Amino acid sequence: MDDKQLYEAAEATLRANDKGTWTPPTSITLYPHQWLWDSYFIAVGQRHYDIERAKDEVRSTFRAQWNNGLVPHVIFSEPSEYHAGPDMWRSSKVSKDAPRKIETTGITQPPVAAEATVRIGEMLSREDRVEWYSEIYPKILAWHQMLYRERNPREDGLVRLILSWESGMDNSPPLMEMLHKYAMSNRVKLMKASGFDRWAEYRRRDTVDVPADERISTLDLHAIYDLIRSMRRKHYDYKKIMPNHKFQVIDLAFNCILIRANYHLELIANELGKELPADIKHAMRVAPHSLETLWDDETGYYYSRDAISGKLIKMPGVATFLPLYALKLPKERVDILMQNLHDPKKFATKYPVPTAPLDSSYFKPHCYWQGPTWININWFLIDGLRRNGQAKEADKLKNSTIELVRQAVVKDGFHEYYSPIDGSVAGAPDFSWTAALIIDLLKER
Ligand code: 2M8
Repeated sequence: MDDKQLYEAAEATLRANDKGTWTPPTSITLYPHQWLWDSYFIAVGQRHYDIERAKDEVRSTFRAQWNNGLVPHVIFSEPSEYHAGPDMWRSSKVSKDAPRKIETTGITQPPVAAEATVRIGEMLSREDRVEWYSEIYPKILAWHQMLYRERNPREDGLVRLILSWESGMDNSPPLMEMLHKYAMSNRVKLMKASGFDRWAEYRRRDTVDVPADERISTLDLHAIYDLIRSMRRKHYDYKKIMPNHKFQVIDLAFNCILIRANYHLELIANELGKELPADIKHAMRVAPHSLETLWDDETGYYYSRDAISGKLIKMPGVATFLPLYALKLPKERVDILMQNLHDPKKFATKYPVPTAPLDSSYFKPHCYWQGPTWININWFLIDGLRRNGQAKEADKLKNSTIELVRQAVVKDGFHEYYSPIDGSVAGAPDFSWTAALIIDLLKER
């Protein structure tokens, strides 16, 4: 399959999944609603063949923005068997901030909106761009301000996540370490002791679509359900949640994406002739220094921080490279990251970049965020490598990413994730962001 055919197949996948103004992550029932960061990646692809449609995709994420600025991680649509659906969250009933007529989750996901908005803006005339930015700017601003107001008690520019799902890298090793350390409720412990989890396994809806060993474990999933219920009981009011919440992480990936998003927000504000408010300016000033506190010289990795104990979670993952996306790093730091990227015992696989290094106790080539290669992460890294003077490495990664998807596409279409070792597919088929970002990478050629 040549580039043109690959592009056409990707566009056809996105168009087939399209619901008019928003796009679900996949064609199958595994994810039947609108997911937040998925939509931003999707818009980045759509802009190449239908710019108005791409704008709608971004707009549609804000149709359910909460009064406090939160942009929810899922907007529920028609009734479905999705395992953590509106009955679990009950947003419109329990939260004073949630919209009344549309059901959503009560958490967010990585803020990729500013990136998608600017990528669309790049393709518009100056006049249209100003109109586009004027429409979206206040919504993104309210979201970022909410993150700093409610999730950054130390005012150091790094925000806390309150559920692993907020990171988007749901079962990545550091998040699972946190879950196991603090959030295994008595109910979950009892499930384990009595063997009831094996029965609960049969009732799982997601593992009908995708093999259980490619997904999160049943006990971990139930620990997440219990965290959701506890937040629901507190009406998703962060002041009530934060003092005793059993999951609080300074997530490396999320914060790198937020740091980058603020630069995009600044660019949008400049184009509109506006000044960023003081809280965002403060966060932009302090966050790069705070990010440095997530670096561990001894092991040569950036890590997430356990915000309950204050300690780094020394469980390496692909997020170690995301500071390249966030910032321009000092050369010595880039060199250490490149050594890790090139190390055949860690990240240098045939189809990089694995989400966990090969020498991690968690590594499994087909298990979700514990090893597989994901196209959205590579897409961030390609951009980050360029920003940090690694143009050749960026091209190399872009080419291997396109080849990874191409070698599987004829038989298997665009998949959710891939084995970094042999390129075999895993997770859901017809995966929207894989198709969208391949379009974007091909257009870059
Ligand atoms: C996965 O997450 C959802 C929960 O949000 C799930 O497993 O049910 C993650 O890969 C997440 O990053 C993604 O946005 C979502 C939909 O593609 O699926």
